[in-house]
Amino acid sequence: MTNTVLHIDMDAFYASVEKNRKELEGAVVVCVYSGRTEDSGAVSTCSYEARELGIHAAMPITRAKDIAENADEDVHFVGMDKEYYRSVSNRISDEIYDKYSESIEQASIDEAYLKLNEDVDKSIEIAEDIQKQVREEFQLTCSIGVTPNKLVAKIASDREKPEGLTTVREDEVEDFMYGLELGEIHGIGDRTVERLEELDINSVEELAEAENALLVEEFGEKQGLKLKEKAEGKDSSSVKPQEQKQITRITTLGENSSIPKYIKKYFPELAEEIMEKAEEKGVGFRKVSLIVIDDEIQMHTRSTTLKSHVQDQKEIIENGEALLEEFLEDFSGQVRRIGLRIADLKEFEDQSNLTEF
Ligand code: TTP
Ligand code: CA
Repeated sequence: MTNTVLHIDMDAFYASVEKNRKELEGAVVVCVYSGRTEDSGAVSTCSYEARELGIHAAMPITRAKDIAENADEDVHFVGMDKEYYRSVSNRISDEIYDKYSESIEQASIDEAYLKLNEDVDKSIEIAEDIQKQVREEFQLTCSIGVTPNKLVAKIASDREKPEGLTTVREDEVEDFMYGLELGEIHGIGDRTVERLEELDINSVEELAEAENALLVEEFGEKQGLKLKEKAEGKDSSSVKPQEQKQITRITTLGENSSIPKYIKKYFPELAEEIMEKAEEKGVGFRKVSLIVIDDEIQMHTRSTTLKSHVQDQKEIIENGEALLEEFLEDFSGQVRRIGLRIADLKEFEDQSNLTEF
């Protein structure tokens, strides 16, 4: 197998992001307040500490507060800020996933599929690398499934949490699937489980070995055969990458600094990596941005828009340098991480081809 699919699922995502943002210790509960009364609304998600107390997603806030009142530890309640979580999610994808895969499908705010053109062992290394970077650069954890397809990857990433890594090799798919409850397979809900049980199909193995005719009669041709394929761990659906809006590369300085000459030394390599990706994708750019993450982990961005689209490494470096100098003029902190980004991407054609018309 020289092709694998990773499914990456962030652990207690909203709660973990809030924990970092507000520097909270212990249990965190993220709430969607309906606004009717002060505490009306429901829990969106909560940290693992809060889950241990019995709090869970979709629980009424009042109920969660009752539990918190009787707990020995502090429980922090915060309002949901989806826009912020989305920005963190986009950054993780841009700054980390993008380095490893040309095909990234953001399946939800905290889940992504990555297609890798690698064998399983190399894919495991990449998955470990991703976990390490997510931890070090975002102080977040994620769980990953490394498998031959999306269906199995999604289930695998959920097997071990937090920060689990579950690998299912091609020849292990059957055993893996047979070890599941029917309802654990994505797309087989309670109602389907009931209908299967009525047919005396009580396990994944029994579903995989069921007569086609029986399933087709009950569920129709399309769904019936699909159910069987799911039980076999088969899935031919492809990872569908979203249109890429920007390409970003960020690196950590050897030491914190505010000296332009020192920081600029990192630009050629960042620009080269960005260009490689841009060429691979066949895109030019019209916007160059500088990204600074300071010693307090605050992010600052400065951008320049060019007159027209180009595909030129020098433009990235020179604009980056100008933006850096401008930025440092009124910045009194220290730079910890530095990044460059190109955006406003457009399919790029070599101008010489156009003169033929
Ligand atoms: P999940 O991945 O289901 O949950 P999670 O990331 O909080 O925890 P886990 O470690 O188990 O993966 O959902 C992702 C985000 O979606 C979650 O952080 C908050 C949001 N969400 C809701 O708003 N309401 C819900 O009922 C659920 C389940 C999730
Ligand atoms: Ca999650």
